[in-house]
Parts: sequence; C-alpha cells; structure tokens
Amino acid sequence: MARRALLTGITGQDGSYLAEHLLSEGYEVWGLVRGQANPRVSRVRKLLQDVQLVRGDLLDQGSLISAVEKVQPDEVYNLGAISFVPMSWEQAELTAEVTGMGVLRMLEAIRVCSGITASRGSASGQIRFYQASSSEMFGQVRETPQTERTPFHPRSPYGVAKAYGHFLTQNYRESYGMYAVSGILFNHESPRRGAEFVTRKVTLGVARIKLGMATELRLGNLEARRDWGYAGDFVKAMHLMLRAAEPEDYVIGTGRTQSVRELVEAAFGAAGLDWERYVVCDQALHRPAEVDLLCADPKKARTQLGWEPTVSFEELVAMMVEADLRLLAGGGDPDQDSSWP
Ligand code: NAP
Ligand code: G4F
Repeated sequence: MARRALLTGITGQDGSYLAEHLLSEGYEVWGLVRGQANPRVSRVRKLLQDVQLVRGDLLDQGSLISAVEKVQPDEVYNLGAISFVPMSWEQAELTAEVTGMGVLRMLEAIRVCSGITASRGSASGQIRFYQASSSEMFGQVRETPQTERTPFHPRSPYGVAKAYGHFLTQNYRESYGMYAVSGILFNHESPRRGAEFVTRKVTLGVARIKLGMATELRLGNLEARRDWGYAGDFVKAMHLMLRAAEPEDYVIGTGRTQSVRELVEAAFGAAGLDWERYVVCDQALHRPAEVDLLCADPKKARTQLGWEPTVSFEELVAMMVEADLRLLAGGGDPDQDSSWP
C-alpha cells in the first residue's frame, strides 16, 4: 500500500516541491486548500495533477479533524502559515492564529483522530507530524552558526508564533509520545518563491530592468545576512525527518551566509548589469526589528539524516534570474497560475 501524506500549505513554494518529491517516492499525496474561490488552487491543479485536494483551514479546528478523518494519512506536513515576516507586524493577531495556533489545531486533529489521550497512546500505527519551524526563531542570534541547541530570541510576531508552534510540537511529542518533529529551516528559495520575498523581488526586478520594463528596484536593508538554499533540496530533508527511526528536531541550512547586497550583486551580475545604477535604498522597507544574521550549522542533519544541499548560492541566483527572464520575456505574469516552472 502506498503511504499517504497530507500537506497544509500545498499552494505555497514548499508545498509544491514536497508534493512532487513525495509523489516521486510513490506516496499518495493530499493537499489541504482553503477559501471559496482561492485562485492559487488552480495553479496546484495544473502543476500537481496527481495531488488530491481536501478543504480545510488552519483557523478552523473542525475542518482539520474532518480532513484527517477523510484522508487517514500516515504523515502530516504542516507547511501552512502566514509566512511573510513584515505582514506579521501588520496583522499580528492573524499571524498568531494561523502560524501559531494553527499548529495546535493540527496536532489536536491528529491526537483526536488517533484516539490518543494523556493516559493512552495511539493504539494502531501513528500519524507522523512535521512542523515547519523557522530560523526566524533565532532572531537576535546568541551564537553563530545556529544549531538545534541555540536559544531563541525572535524579532517579529511571525518568529514568536513559530516559536510557539515549535515548543508545542516538542510538548506533544513529550506529553503524548507522538511522532512529532520540527525542521528549523533557514531561508530557501526557487523560481516558485513568492514575489514578496527579497530573492524573488530582486530576480524579478533584474529581469524587468534587463527587458526594459523597469528602471529601478527599491529595497530595504542591504546589510542583513541570510543562509539561502534551494527549496527543492530542503523539502527532501522534511521527508527524511519523518522517515527517521526516532522523532527529533533538525536545523536545515547550507552553512554559508550572504548579505542582501551580495545577493543583489550576484543577481544583477548574472544578467550582465551593474546593480549600483538601478538599486534605490528605501527606508520605508526597513523592518521595526531586524534579524541581522542567520547561518546554519547543519551537522546533525548531515550525520544523522545523510542530508546535503546540492545547489550553491550562485547557482540558485542564476537559476532564479534565468527563470524570471524566461517568464517575463514570454509575457508571463508572476502572480498568475501559468507562471510556475
Ligand atoms: P508560502 O509560499 O508563503 O506558503 C504558505 C502556505 O500557507 C500557502 O499555501 C497558504 O495557502 C497557506 N496558508 C496561509 N494561511 C492559511 C490558513 N489559514 N490555513 C491553511 N493554509 C494557509 O510559504 P513557503 O515558503 O512554502 O513555506 C512553507 C512553510 O515553511 C511556512 O510555514 C513557512 O513559514 C515555513 N518556512 C519557510 C521558509 C522559507 O525560507 N521558505 C523557512 C523556514 C520556514 P493559500 O494559498 O490558501 O494562502
Ligand atoms: O526574503 P525575506 O522577506 O525573508 P525573511 O524575513 O528572512 O523570512 C523568510 O525566511 C524565514 C527563515 O529564516 C522564513 F521563516 C520566513 O517565512 C520567510 O520565508 O527577507 C530577507 C532579508 C531581511 O533581512 C529583509 O530586511 O532581506 C531584507 N530585505 C531588504 N530589502 C528585504 C527587502 N526583504 C524583502 N522582503 N523586501 C525588500 O525589499
């Protein structure tokens, strides 16, 4: 029998790559979709034709219980979230509800459907649970590089909500003996990355300037440093975590760090452009509290899971610039369903 996976966040970047990976591993894949007429659902239907869809929302406990009852998954990957950090200041309560409380609702759905109570663990095979934790939890970092043992100091309502979900996942593992793990993932990008995040904003900006569709690119803090990897590599780590013998949390990143300025140089350079002629620094795009530096120590994932990133920062930037040049030159719209390579 094929193993069955239920993914929240199927319409997002990671959901798409993880679904493709699990399908290639022989899984039956189900995606949770929300809303009455969510335009991103048609993109999923087009790109991921073998994925089955079930309705539900991380804000709605009953819908998650119904989804778990219907799908009867072996594995649940909770990727759904308000994931754009600046939005978490503008809609802090919604972020807490979706990104934080959504984890509680998903864990409860699994617990209730599995018949697990404080005094009785799961009778039959356990549903394994993956939580999409984030390096944003490290925030104002206490040490570099960051490991599974580095203390958290989140700097945004998003980071705080992720920390809640992270500790809750650990707590359900300890309280109920559930196979529940968190992947503390550092920034990962791809041609499917949302246009609001800095890598894609830059590669789309480069493509627009190269094609004569724009004359400048407005950015915020160029000095922030991130550990950027390729999303296609990172989703494989999620799967490896749920197939491990013991439920444990892992840091997933490349171990290299670059500044936004270096990202900009690489992206404009990949299109043969001099970034200093086009980039405008805009104070309005700076954040109320910044995370200055993130850099992973992925040693545990390497030694225990055998996970290694395969795409370098330079290859990733070139891949994204090329994809955006192709998209825009072909008349594509980054916000439309046809746009995912
Ligand atoms: P993304 O592209 O922004 O996708 C977010 C997903 O969450 C979308 O599918 C969205 O669905 C869904 N969602 C939003 N509100 C929801 C709700 N109320 N109920 C159910 N689903 C909801 O994010 P991503 O980059 O793929 O990241 C996946 C996960 O990893 C997120 O939890 C993110 O916080 C976390 N993470 C990402 C990174 C990274 O660098 N990419 C790093 C660390 C952690 P709709 O289409 O319905 O809005
Ligand atoms: O691309 P970003 O918006 O990603 P950020 O804030 O690091 O968050 C991403 O990674 C997290 C993991 O560490 C995830 F949990 C989260 O869901 C998301 O996927 O910004 C990266 C850096 C920041 O320091 C920001 O201040 O780029 C800087 N930046 C400079 N100018 C900009 C801009 N960011 C954006 N989005 N837009 C700008 O114009």
